[in-house]
Amino acid sequence: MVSAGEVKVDDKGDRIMGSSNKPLAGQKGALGSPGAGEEPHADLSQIYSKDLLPTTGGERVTCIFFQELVNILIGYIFKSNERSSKILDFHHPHQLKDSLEGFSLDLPDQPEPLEQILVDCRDTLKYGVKTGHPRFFNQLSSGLDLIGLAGEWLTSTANTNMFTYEVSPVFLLMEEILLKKMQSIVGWAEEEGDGIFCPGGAISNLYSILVARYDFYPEVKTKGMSALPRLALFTSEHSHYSVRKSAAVLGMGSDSVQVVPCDESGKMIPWELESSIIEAKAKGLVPFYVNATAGTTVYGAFDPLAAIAVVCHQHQLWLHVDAAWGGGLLMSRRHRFKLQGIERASSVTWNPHKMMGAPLQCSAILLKKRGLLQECNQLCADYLFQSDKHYDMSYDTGDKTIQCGRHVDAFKLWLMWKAKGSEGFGSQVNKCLENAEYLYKQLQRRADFKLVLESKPEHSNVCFWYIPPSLRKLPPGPERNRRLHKVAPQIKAKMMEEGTTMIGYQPLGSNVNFFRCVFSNPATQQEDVDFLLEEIARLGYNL
Ligand code: ABU
Repeated sequence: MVSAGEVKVDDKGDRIMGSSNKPLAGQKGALGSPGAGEEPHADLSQIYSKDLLPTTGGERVTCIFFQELVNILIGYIFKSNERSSKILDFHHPHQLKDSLEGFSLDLPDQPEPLEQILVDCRDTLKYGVKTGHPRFFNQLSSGLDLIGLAGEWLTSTANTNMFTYEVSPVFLLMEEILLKKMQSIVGWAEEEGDGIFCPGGAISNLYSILVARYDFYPEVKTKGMSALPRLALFTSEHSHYSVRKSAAVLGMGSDSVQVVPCDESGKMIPWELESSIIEAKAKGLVPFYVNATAGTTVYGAFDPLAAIAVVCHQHQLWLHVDAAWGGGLLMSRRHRFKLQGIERASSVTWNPHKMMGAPLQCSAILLKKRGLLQECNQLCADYLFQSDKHYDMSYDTGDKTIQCGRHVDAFKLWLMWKAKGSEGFGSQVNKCLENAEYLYKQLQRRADFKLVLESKPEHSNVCFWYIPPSLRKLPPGPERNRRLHKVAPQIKAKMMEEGTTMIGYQPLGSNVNFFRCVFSNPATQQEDVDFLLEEIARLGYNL
């Protein structure tokens, strides 16, 4: 517990405005007190959540509390954009659980004052990871779009549920507009297209399999898998693990997923797909679904969608395109050709929370055939989806989903689209791919790094090894690989301890641990790319 007056968040750089105690301009009248010229009392050490609205007269405390909170958030945003500030202040789980520097995660029986609640908010951000920092390269989703953030805040303020038009009239119409826009960008005709925003790309992929299976075997909805033959799904060895997970969740079993080989750059080989389909049929399996990836997670590879669509057409299979990561490139005139053929897909996963920078989470499953999603999932619960409502009930889209309650993920994207226009998203994507090309060129000319793929990146993924001096003279072979495998994790551990930058690593196939740098934050500049390489070289030099 902190004492009165300790919530001076500016002493840690988290305040950026003048007095914490001033109400927002123009609000004195509304608050009723204090009187003209007086400043409100802002000692929150004896004030509790029960003093906020809806308590009668709670306007003033509510205003002060939120001003303080906004100051903390703005301070955090400023810091996230300062290159010299740390990305993280790393602590092990046991340290954080051990009431580090007075930051207690334990839940009290008695209420704590608002002063403490604000300190908790500040500390939560302090010990977290600044994913909006220009030197955060760890994840496919990064950056902090401020319009998106405003949208997320408004969404939580509205605190409504996306299942019916009666409780989400505006948000549901915005979702419809967004889905139509995205479908037209994919290249589907005006009379085609359906979809829903759902919780992440893995769930979007799950929807694609669920709906594809229903399209072929509608009886599955009532009779289950026992009414169906042994099905087979196809996806590449570099695709996302959610395809196998979905097959397991949907009762087909992960073994029903046939893994199709890729070329050296991580693209599915269409003739290998065809061979796998023929082989599966020969074993008595019934192929029905192919997942092609537009932007694989590690290499950023684009499967040859047009050629895969031909194979799917010949064998009458559902083609899904997992463009969770690569879908953003559709916004760029310069790069959208990489997804040529996507218009032939029966379904598409597209995550605006990745390349388009929408705050987490924001993922869409798009379906070409209208009505299928509703037929597949609809159960008509009478207490929500009454059939005798006085408005157009096609906007009660909740019964299209496998959830009941659904978060509003559409508004922040709608607001961002208003603020940037389609062109703005295109420029953002172009900039991220320019950064990737810059990194690629730097790596090509440096002797202390080695690219995993020699070819120019198609997406913003750039994969590479750092080779410390101790390994540079070792001949290629198992001993060098054994030692090289340990380099990236050791550098990453030091990097997290120092908190200066963050990048991911993984092994893949026969390649031992290597770094994967991804760009999705438009705040990142070439100087940050230079910094990353110098930092890796500094941390890894003596390994
Ligand atoms: N498929 C979720 C994204 C994982 C990543 O950021 O690498």
